[in-house]
Amino acid sequence: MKAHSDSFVPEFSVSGKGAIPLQKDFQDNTFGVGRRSVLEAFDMGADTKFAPVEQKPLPFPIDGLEPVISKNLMEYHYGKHHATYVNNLNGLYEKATTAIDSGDTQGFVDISQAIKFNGGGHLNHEFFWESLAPVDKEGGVLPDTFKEGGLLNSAIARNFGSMDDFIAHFSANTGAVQGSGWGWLVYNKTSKDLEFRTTANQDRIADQGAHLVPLLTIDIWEHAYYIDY
Ligand code: MN3
Repeated sequence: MKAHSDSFVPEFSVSGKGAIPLQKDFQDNTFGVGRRSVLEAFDMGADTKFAPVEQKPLPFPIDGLEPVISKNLMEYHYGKHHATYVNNLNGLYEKATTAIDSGDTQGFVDISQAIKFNGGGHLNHEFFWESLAPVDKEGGVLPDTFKEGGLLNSAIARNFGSMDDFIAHFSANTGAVQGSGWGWLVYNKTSKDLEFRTTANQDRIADQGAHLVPLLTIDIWEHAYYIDY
């Protein structure tokens, strides 16, 4: 089963030469897979099988982030940590299927926290890999939309003061997260503003409201940097 790709059309659209599209409503689309699967399972009754979750290939070579992030670290982070969330999630799908097929409500509810944790871990990492770019693909260089005159640049100036203020705010407040978690730049569909947010553990930004669209994230789990830094 694949994530459906209904595009989210932001209230402000990014177009024109050199502009990048805003992220689609990634979390809603992706989470729709799990949500729909459960409903389908109820509809179809016993013997329903979930399609296993598959870990997508990285959008760049495993050594593509060197020298900032080493191949060695990526082999652990993508190859071990992210893969473990995916494997755990597939194990939980099996348990969920068994519980649903046998009408075991308690068994189904018992695994919900583990589904939230491993499912969030998988979805957050998929989004995180898309937030990164190799040095030879302009990693570390501001895309045009973040530059003076660009749409995101104006939005950031409005909500954070300036690009420098935003970078300082993002760095300081992401670094200040205690324990494990994530720092996010989000678009608030209700206020039409950009916001900085953090989530703890493997919580998703969608946990804070469906009106929040993630644009950029930084993984601040120790496993994201402990080998290199
Ligand atoms: Mn991680």
